[in-house]
Amino acid sequence: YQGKGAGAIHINQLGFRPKDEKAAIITSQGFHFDSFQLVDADSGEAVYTGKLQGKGVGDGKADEPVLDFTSGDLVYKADFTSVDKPGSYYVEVPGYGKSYTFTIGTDVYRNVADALLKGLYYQRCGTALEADAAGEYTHDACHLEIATLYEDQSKQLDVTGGWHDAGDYGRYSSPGANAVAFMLMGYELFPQGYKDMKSDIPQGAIGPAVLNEAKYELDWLLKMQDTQSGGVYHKVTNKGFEGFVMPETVHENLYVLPVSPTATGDFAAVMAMASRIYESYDDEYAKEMLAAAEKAWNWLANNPNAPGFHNPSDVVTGEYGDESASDETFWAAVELYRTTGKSVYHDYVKANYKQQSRMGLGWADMSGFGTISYAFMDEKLADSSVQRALRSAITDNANTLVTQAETNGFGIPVDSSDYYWGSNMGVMQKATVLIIANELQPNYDYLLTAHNLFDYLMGRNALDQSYVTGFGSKPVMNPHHRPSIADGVTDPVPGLVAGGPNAGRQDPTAEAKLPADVFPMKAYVDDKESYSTNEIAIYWNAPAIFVASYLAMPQQ
Ligand code: G3I
Ligand code: 9MR
Ligand code: ZN
Repeated sequence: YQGKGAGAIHINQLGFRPKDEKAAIITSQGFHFDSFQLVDADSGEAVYTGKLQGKGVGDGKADEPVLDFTSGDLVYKADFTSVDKPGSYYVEVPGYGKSYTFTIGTDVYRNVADALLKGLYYQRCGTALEADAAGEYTHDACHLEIATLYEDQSKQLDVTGGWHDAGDYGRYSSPGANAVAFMLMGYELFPQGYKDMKSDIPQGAIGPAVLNEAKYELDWLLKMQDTQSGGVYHKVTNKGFEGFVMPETVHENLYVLPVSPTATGDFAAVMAMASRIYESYDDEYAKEMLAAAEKAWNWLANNPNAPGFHNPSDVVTGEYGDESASDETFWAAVELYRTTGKSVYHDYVKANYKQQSRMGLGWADMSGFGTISYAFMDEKLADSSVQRALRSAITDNANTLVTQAETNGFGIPVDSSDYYWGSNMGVMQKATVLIIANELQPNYDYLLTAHNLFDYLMGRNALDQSYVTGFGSKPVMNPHHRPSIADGVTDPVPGLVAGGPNAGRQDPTAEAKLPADVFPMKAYVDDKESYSTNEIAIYWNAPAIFVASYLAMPQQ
């Protein structure tokens, strides 16, 4: 649409399920409109005419658009929930503009959920991506070299495998554990959300596709443990970032960087969790992971004052610096207790849960995984007052998010301070918390707000941008993702979540292309050089897998 409203009618570019609340958000650009139409894209006929909603429906100012502070835009909401007939549609404000064409249908989110999981398959290191699964995105096996221990360079270690972290080819333990945790948590809470996951990913022996893919990372993580001490190495990377090249062409020395308390805590937690979840598929594997988890726990117990990881002066790859391992340790204690029932772990949880009852689900603060796991633990195993407190931490957080969403023109609980590096991770983490809170205490607003966050990711945002490669009418085309840049294929590798707007403009391209006073929701450039807004990362995909898999389930 070439008119003045081009790009102004924002929609989830995939569409909606029949029973979803359905709406477009329309940027008014100073114009005034009363109504909109929903048009059947096949016949070109308007099937519904609705009144645009502005500043709250009941406050007598329904015709004035709302100022959204994060985008600087005046916005209307165009609600067409009552239309539930499957088909192709677009939203139009006659004389102003139209939205992209989208679908109303029961399966609108199935493909994106599957593709987000497959995005991790494309990140696999140490194996060839073959055409039968990878299509045009093939490459030879990469990073097969034995790595050198940074601290004692006479020693070498086989740490092949795992997923490349992001747009670079480093492999980092905590981010890997975070991504796996989202997948396992999703599977443990909503197995039905993963059972229909169709997958052309090479299958191992382990059940559902999500567990099969997570195992690829778990197998690598097991190699990252120092078998002597039980400590877990922080990462394996070159000393610096490589150019925009395919992974199999990189033959720089790989270094295994020192053990860190955060990597060790995350490892203990995710291994204990995985041990419980994989037990019914492979008892031996479950035992191996549990033994590794307890060994890592012992390292934590023996090294209570170990400092956080810092890059040595000659290494510049991702630092993932984190001075506090208390949240990782808390999460580990919860998972170890839930899996083993041993009182030593429970004692730790009981002594520490008050300081840790937060909802952090990012690589730096993992406390939320502990909170959630304890909240859903078998009531016979749990201390009821601790469980009550941790359940409240979840629902309190969800209540806060719902309230916060009311002040945002896009209906999402996101304010200007949430637009940091990897903001889409925060967007999907909040949706995750809301979905989980709904399991504890069913609440329509929790699910609506979670859905609004997903709608934002899929294009209902001020830039009209779908942040998932290969999905939506205006998908990310130029992610800072080395294979996508170097492979000679026009379209980027599909199913990858871009970091998204970052008001900090933390790379030269973002600085050059975005004004210093850019509104946070617009602080994004679809440029391959913009690593601080347009990189992809496994731990940005993982919460999106959780959310999309939940929304892909058949509606009640
Ligand atoms: O958390 C603070 C927040 O409290 C504050 O308000 C805000 C204001 O700037 O900053 C927030 O911190 C930011 C942090 O990300 C948030 O997670 C930092 O400024 C920002 O520099 C930091 O960026 C990290 C980035 O590496 C640079 O270190 C990203 O989290 C992290 O995802 C990213 O990870 C990189 C790896 O290093 C290398 N591999 C690719 C990967 C993805 O880009
Ligand atoms: O490509 C790197 C990306 O994966 C990291 O997230 C980012 C921040 O650590 O750094 C990127 O590498 C850039 C480097 O920091 C500066 N020179 C240009 C590199 C590639 O664009
Ligand atoms: Zn590799």
